[in-house]
Amino acid sequence: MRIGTTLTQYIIRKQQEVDGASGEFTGLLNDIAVACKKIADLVNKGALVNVLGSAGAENVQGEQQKKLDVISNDLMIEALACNGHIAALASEEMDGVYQLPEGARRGRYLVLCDPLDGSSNIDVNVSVGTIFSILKAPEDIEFPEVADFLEPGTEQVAAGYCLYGPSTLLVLTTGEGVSMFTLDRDFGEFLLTRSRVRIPEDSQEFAINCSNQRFWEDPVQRYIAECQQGADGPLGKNFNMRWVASMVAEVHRILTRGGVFLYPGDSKLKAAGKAGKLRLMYEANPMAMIVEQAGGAATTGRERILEIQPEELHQRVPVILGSRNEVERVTGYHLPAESA
Ligand code: AHM
Ligand code: MG
Repeated sequence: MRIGTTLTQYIIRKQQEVDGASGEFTGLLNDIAVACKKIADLVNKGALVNVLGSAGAENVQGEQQKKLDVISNDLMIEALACNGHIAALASEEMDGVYQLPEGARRGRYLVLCDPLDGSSNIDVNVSVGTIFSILKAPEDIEFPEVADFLEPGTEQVAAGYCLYGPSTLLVLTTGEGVSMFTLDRDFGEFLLTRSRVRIPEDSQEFAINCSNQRFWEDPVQRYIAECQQGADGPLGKNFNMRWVASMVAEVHRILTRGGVFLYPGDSKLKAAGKAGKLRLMYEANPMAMIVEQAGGAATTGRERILEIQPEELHQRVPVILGSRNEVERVTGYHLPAESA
């Protein structure tokens, strides 16, 4: 019987390949893993520990917060704030930058997170997840501000998510491929269960919220209509459809068996002053890094997500990601000549 490779061992080994590594990055990922284990425990216990339902408040973006949104955010803060691995933290649930407590040792990294993505699914016992993005903090700045976080996704040092599903899985990229770790609850450790994850380049599965169909732009209308025409249409193959309403679960399915996920901009979002529904810095960017590292593609339809220069912490963007050939097809439909 073998123990296998723990997440900690995996990160330490990766760090040994980096000259001058101090162990801080290993410590940071451990902190995130600790928070994820605690969130996993609460998600698992649910009504037994009275964590389901609404918090009775709205977050900065005007969305109803669930109790577990607030608790997960608090747990991320608790796990990260005082260990000397980060310089500051930003989250979907907080308006501005979370500054470390007075006297806390400062680290070299900035973390952005969605502590509990897909939280509309909590009360119906469907998968939810935590998404995180790690950036290098600017040197010589004691109290990083919003402007210090506004780096394009190409600058991410690492990105990952934890999926609270039938199993709890932590999926991680440090820019050298994607690895998956499964939480062994008896043992209390994330163990490496898959490495060098590759997304199939072709796919016959799409994910989109069709209730928004009447608001979509022409390129998205065209692509989804062609998927629905299946073998009788121009794509010449039948498609299946899924919509979990938890981006973490959708991305995980795509990493496992391919597919394309779309949360496009639309006229309804535009009328509300939003370019998309999903947030660039802690949803689209980390997922785009993971998907690209697994050989897939991630775009708004008009530009590569990882190259967007952020202007705001809670900026929203259209998201189209997954199997490379399908994403490129949709991107092609956005080109002026194609969509005319
Ligand atoms: P959240 O961060 O408030 O949970 O919202 C993000 C989620 C994504 O996980 C998911 O893809 C999308 O919202 C679902 O939106 P909709 O309810 O419009 O289908
Ligand atoms: Mg979210």
